[in-house]
Amino acid sequence: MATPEAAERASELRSLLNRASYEYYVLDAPTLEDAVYDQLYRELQEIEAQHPDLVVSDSPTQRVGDRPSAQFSSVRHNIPLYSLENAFNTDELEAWQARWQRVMSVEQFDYVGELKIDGSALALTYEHGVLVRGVTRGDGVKGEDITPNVRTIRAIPLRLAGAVPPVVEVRGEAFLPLDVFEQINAEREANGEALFANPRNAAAGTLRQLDSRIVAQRRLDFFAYTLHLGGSALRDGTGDRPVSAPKTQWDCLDLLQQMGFKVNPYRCLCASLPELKDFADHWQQARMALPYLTDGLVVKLNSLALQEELGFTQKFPRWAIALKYPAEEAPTVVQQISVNVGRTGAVTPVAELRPVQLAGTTVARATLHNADFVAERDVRTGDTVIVRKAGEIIPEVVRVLPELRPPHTTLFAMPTHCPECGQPLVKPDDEAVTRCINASCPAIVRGALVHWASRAALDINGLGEKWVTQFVERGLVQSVADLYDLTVEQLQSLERMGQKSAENLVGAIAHSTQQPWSRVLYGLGIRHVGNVNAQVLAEQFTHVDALAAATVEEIAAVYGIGREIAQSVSGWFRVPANAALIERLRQAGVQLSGEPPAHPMQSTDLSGKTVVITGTLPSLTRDEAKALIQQAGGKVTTSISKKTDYLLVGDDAGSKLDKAIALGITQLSEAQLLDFVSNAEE
Ligand code: 1X8
Repeated sequence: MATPEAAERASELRSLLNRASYEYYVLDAPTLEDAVYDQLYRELQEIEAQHPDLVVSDSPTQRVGDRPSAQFSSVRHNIPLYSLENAFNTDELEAWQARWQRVMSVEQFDYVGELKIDGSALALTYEHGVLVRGVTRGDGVKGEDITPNVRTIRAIPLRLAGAVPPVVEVRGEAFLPLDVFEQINAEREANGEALFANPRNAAAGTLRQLDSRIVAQRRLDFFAYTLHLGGSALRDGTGDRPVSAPKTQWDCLDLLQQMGFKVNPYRCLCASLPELKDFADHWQQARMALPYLTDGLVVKLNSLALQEELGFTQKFPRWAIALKYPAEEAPTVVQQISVNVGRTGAVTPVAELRPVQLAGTTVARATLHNADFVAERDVRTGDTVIVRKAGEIIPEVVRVLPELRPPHTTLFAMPTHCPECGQPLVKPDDEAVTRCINASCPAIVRGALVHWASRAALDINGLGEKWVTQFVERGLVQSVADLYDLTVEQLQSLERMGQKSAENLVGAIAHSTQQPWSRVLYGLGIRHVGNVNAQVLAEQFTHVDALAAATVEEIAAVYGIGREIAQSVSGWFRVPANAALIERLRQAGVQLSGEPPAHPMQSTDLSGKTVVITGTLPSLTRDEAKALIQQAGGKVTTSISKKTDYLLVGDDAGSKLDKAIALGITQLSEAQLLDFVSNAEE
């Protein structure tokens, strides 16, 4: 038998360690150093080893996982754990509202909107505050008892805090954070094991692992979202004072939090569907920055009395519905694979698709990147493919569904000659990109002109793809210098160009000669010279002749300019056709020298904006990001307020992200920042 001292010390250690674990895993605010935790944990382990009668099920030592079970036993849910009916748009949400209102007419009600976590549902039973059972959803009526696995999830308390009822069932969603998911798949790949398709499958697969020691390593997480008291009144820790039961879903969430559960912080209490729609619209974008996947919103009637009155249909609760986000991935058919020649001559295969609705837009083309990408996935004309659109990114082909491939398809082959100019294409062995290297290729000329006229370059109003294509087709323009020789009469001969538009365009082209040298340098479209590098170079070489005469070493000596960039710049000026272009631009009166203005990139949207940085950025250091923001005219501050315009978000973003979301501040990824400040070459 254990001594009273040992029993007391064990109890003390248990509450200390459980508290530390709660602060770490639920509050995300650690208070105990790892080394201290480990030492206390070992002390408890030793006491328990000496006095096995002191081992209790809510001891933190009981989270590590047990020997494999032969199989899980099947358990019937007291209250069915149904899935939710889906709504895919606001009309369907309104139809749902109309339906429940036909069953029951009430004047006064409100809704709770919560994020729908893309994981695996669990029902947890606590008796006298201690976790006794964890069961999967299963078919909604019966699930599997996976208690040893559930115990390994640190965000699930083994003992409830505060007022506890004799029995309570807590429901919520177990999920794998995205970084853990990626880590697991990386390990599986290294071990030659099959990869999990997505975090949801990985979470479900992990929960059904017979060996809970493996589950313990997988770092599952959990958000609680409902509780059922089964009629039992709440009591405080001493068991004396009954606490009143919650009357609303909103209060349930608060109560769950008080009990020590992790509850998703993003929720709204709304009196009407339009309010809910605002919340949904916000999260459809904002969810991209969350460290876990969500696939919609869960909308519930807030009043538990109304919930009870409405009850269930055969399959679903009547008082809740899932508002699903539009699919980010969809199947469609590749009608043709065409190739596109960009302004750098890069030849990109493009899948021409049967148009499909994706994340609210119609997608008819998707990039296939390069020949290696097509070969790896073996994409062919006629194939059914899955296309994906993630955030702002161009749609891409995720994979082919080989079982739907029609007979007699042929392997895609990259053309050997440029589809635009007919000249042979070039592919260096060490590069994935195939290029056309004919400087007078119409595709390259068009691309160069569109780039020259773009906002961050010479900013020629009204000169876009449409006119550029006609100029090149008619042979009016072969290089950007030719733009400055165009006359109103020439332009008027073009289709749908009136006298006024012709005059305006000629005026805009003439006006562009006033743009500063840094923009001209960017407009030349030299590889690796995006508008940040152009800015830096124009500052150091305030005259084109100085830059043209500089050696690779001299250019590379400029802070922020690497050797590859320097070689590209130096090489460009050594091409006779480029030197001739500079001469013609000089004659046309284009600015080829001058000190750069203070805030050179007024055309980017960061001028005068305040940006806060949080988390680890994929490639930039904090200082680099700060420098870029400042070069683009923005200001970097350290704390979020209503005055903040943007939050630049990296990995492991902390409370700043929560605060930014709460204040509705626009989030920016590193990629978006780079888009803002530079259109650097591929
Ligand atoms: C499923 C989910 C619910 C919630 C969040 N994520 C889910 N996957 C929630 O209520 N916050 S409710 C639910 C269900 O009832 N099937």
